[in-house]
Amino acid sequence: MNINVKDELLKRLFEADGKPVSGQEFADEFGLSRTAIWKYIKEFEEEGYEISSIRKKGYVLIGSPDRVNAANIQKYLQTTTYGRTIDYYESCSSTQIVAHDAAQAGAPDGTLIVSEEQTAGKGRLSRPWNSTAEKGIWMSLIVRPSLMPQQAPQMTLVAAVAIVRAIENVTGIEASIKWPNDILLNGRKMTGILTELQSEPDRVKAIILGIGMNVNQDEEDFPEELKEIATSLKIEGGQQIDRAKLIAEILGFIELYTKMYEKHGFGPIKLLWEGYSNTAGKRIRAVMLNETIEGTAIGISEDGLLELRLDDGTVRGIYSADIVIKD
Ligand code: BTX
Repeated sequence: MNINVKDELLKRLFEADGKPVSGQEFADEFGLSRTAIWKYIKEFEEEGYEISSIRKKGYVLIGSPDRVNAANIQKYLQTTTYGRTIDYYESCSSTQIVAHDAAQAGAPDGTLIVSEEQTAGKGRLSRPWNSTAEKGIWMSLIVRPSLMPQQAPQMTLVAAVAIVRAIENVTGIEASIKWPNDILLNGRKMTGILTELQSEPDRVKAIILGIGMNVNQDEEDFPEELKEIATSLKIEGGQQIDRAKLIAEILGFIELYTKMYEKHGFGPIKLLWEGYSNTAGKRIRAVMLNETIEGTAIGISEDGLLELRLDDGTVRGIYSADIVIKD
């Protein structure tokens, strides 16, 4: 109960958009004392919000900290469902793990788990994902689209297209997609996507879209082993980015494209994806769990597989692999 009132107060301060929010009226509405409200205001200030108190009028929000909390994201949000429920952490092991538990417990469609830092962020095959505090976007979105389980892997491509569009809108930077789950800038990895499924035999229960995006890191923020292969929006664009705004934009495009996918199938997403992909037409090596093959990438199929023409002329569809682009 307490935590909800505090969130509600912050929401009202944001919505007032520079006008005072009466502490007395808010206290009356929620059956609290004015001192309780004052305590919340002090807590907000400790969290980095700038609030001024105007006698007889109330509290005015002047500045908010660089945090990806619900209030900061929702002030930019234009979705109907995605991101309307947000579970925010200063630090957690992995938003993916938290999201799986939340989805099992019945979290509604579009619930977002987001954290300033992850202590055990993970990629595919449980590889570690570096998640520096307050510099990146580390989040997992729980979606419950009406799709068959076999349509779920394509959600990685849906998310990839949405992310590239959002980055372009917020920063003007044009990123490219490397099949299946990387977003690159100047050949270096800027974002990784991890799509996981909770399913019944003939129905998707939930898809957990894990997104890890390097946003405001400088080069020295990356550990030695990532310096050559990773980059951030700030390194490439030279500017600090408002992560909350970028998250809101990403959620908007994921909602739009997920609806498109549910309604019209994969065709329209495939077209968008091909426009942003750096994989098609390239000579590549595909490293899979039990084999490695080389060939020329033709494109993606209607069901999201990467199609590769091998040197003997045969065409292979690949579900999942690590791709090395050779030219
Ligand atoms: P992936 O398996 O394709 O990539 C993992 C590889 O990427 C690592 O082995 C390492 O070489 C490299 N790497 C690790 N951290 C970074 C980084 N910050 N930037 C660039 N390269 C890196 C990609 O898996 C999917 C990653 C999803 C991460 C999100 S974060 C929110 C959610 N929670 C969680 O635990 N995972 C997802």
